Amino acid sequence: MTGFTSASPENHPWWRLSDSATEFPQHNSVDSLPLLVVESPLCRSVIAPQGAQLLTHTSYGRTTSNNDQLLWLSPTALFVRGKPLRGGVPLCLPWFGPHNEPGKPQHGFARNEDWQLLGAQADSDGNVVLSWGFGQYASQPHPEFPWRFSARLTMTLGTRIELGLEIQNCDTSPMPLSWALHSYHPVSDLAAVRVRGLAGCDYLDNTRQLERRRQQGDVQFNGELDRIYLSVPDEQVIATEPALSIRGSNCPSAIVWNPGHAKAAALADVGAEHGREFICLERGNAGTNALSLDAGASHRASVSIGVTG
Ligand code: TA6
Repeated sequence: MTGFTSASPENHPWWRLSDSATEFPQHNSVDSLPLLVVESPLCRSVIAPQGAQLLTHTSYGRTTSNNDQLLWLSPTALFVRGKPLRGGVPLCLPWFGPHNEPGKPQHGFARNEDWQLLGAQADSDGNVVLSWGFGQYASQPHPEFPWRFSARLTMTLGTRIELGLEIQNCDTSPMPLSWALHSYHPVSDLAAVRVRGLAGCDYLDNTRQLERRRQQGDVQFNGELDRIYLSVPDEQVIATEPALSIRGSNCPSAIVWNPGHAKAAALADVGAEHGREFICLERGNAGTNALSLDAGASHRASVSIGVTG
């Protein structure tokens, strides 16, 4: 099956193969993409091999309340082979945002192509650990990016989501690299949401031609907001119900995005009625935190997402 290794993952009581037509029939999509569904005592997650994209994650971790959705998948997301999927955790790689050469895809190409499932196992804490590889350009570069590189994404799925990313420059000259784990999170009331952990940080404002500004206090949402925060502390909290903590290691940028009413309405896979249901709080290396990766060198980073407390 496309996106999995020669064999599909070995059968296990906690994971199984499925497809988007079965799991998301209401989305009425063009293609039915293969999916992996994890159902363990700690969580339920759905992952697309296209982009190694975690789409949904329900945590059963809190005893005090119902199940917690850590991610937002747009109710109008479209499953189309080779096209970005709106929601969950798309991976922007090997560049974040628009490329300075016209015609190249926004946020790179790794989110639009199949990754290979390299391994699936349960660890001793009851987490499901999935390892995904993006190795097809390690020996022959992609037509849009003249450096040979490979990537591996490890997902540890339990009450929290732990994502570990390793990117290797397999080429002979320094490779420009920007990336983000572009995670979408549900919010109960956009007007009341605050993002903590960014006060005092400089940001590039993408609604003002990337003008550099400094954050005062918590981030609030009063219309379109699209910012690359630079050199941020390890942890941010999305103060909503339930509050989410996002901790990053070796990913100094935090990108915060909500399209606002007009842009949400213009996005076919969001729509005016769903634009207030989410914010993105992404961690990575973007803007002036972009990297140059030496020949043969690797960059490792991780992001952990969970309910606070
Ligand atoms: O991360 C914020 C951002 O770069 C915004 O500028 C906005 O365009 C968003 O990503 C979504 O991009 P996409 O290509 O997935 O529609």
